[in-house]
Amino acid sequence: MLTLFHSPQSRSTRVIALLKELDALEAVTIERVTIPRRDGTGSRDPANPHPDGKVPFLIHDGVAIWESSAIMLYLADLFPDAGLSIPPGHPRRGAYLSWFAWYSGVVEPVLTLEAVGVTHPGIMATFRSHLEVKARLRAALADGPFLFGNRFTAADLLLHSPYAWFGKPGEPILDAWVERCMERPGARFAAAFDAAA
Ligand SMILES: N[C@@H](CCC(=O)N[C@@H](CS)C(=O)NCC(=O)O)C(=O)O
Repeated sequence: MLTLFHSPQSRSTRVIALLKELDALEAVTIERVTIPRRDGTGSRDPANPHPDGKVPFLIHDGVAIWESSAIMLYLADLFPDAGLSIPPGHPRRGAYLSWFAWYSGVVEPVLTLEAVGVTHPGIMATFRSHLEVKARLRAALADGPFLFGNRFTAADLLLHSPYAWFGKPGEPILDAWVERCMERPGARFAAAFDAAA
């Protein structure tokens, strides 16, 4: 049994988008929970078993899976028919995994720290900046409309998501990619799903 703990218009919205793309919505129970919001509304939900009260949080047959990157990798592998995962054994599997690890280990810290105005030489030395993030994405998108050429994968769904929330990167190639991802059936469905909530 699969249960996703979700809060509308949050990082778990991209998991709803993924489930739609995977045609897996019916295989997952979606539990809507509250979270504290930046505007002071909302609060931690006792019904959310995430140890920090966060979303997304996935439970599969009693096993907890946390962090968007792990959850999205896991689900895309679990429902391979949609072709959104690059599977083990594929020559590009390593590159595919790298995007997810890089998102969690670099992109989220860099964009979050810059958004709240925190700069420090140590941060720059460790993570670099949004300029390097954009350069990496730009280089990947030189070969096609998505990170893996013509193939839309769960990596596009995860990596474009901060720009869908906080605004496009402001470069034609990147902006067009974000737009392309936002126009996908998954993103459209997730936006409507959350709006209905
Ligand atoms: N790195 C985590 C971040 C999760 C996260 O911070 N989610 C926010 C929603 S956008 C949350 O649950 N906030 C509630 C809280 O911090 O208590 C992931 O991507 O899964």
